[in-house]
Amino acid sequence: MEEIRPNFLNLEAELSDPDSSGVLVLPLPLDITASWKRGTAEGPAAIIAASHHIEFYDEELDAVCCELVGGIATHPTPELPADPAAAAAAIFEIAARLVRADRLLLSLGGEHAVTAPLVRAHRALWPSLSVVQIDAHADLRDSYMGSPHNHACPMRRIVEDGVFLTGIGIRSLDEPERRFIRGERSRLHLGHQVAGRLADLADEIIAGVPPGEVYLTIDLDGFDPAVVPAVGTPVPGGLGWAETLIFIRRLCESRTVVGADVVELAPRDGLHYADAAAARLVHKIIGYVAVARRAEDVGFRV
Ligand SMILES: [Mn+2]
Repeated sequence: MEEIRPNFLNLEAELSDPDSSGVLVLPLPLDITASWKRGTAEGPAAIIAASHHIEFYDEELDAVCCELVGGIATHPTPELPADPAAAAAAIFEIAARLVRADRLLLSLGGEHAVTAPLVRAHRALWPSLSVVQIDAHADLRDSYMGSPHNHACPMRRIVEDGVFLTGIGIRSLDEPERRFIRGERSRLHLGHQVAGRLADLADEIIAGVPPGEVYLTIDLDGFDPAVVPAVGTPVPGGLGWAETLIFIRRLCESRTVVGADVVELAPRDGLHYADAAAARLVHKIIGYVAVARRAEDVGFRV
């Protein structure tokens, strides 16, 4: 496989070998259905660039995460078709080749439409996985702007496939979305219910997540815009940084997180703080999964 330099964290070849690394970062610069500000095509590259300024040592975990997981490889950035349906099919095909039980596939958006095909690819290996979504928007529309593959729709596709969805921080949805989800087993924890209280509510929310494997999707607009100020569709009243990390760590300790994505960064000149937050979030997810899996003694190939 062709080597990408610089990769996530700008790791040397030994710690970024796609054949032996316990984590594979997949850049998916999809940006075709944005409803407001575009720019998520630049998201993956901005996250990777910002990752070069992160310390390998994680002070919270007292660990060097890239060593814990046996390396973090970065997949070459694929060319994605401009048609939403073709793009979804292409992402499914790419991910289906890359999903493996002994490594974590961590995808970088790109718009949130990437998540439906990613979840489908993971379900081939873990048919009963559930999805935990951190997001400002429910993304439960049946179709939007003429396409069922719009970034307003991925969670609808996932729930229709029979997947249990736990949405957190949701504070923008329409009445049909609300009606739809009320008729399903899935749970939405709305922004006004959890923002500022997520650390205290973490165990209660996780108790409602089905036992077993979890795919974690993080739309960066789930955070308060003060935390990640460069997203396509910002909504005030979002989640704080510390409480969200506490939640993700507990989730990784209580369930087996087998796949994840971080999406919807739309980098802006002068707001590189947002890129830094997104890169650090990716690094934190890797660290939490690594520590939790090592504790359970399942998982990475190291
Ligand atoms: Mn979203």
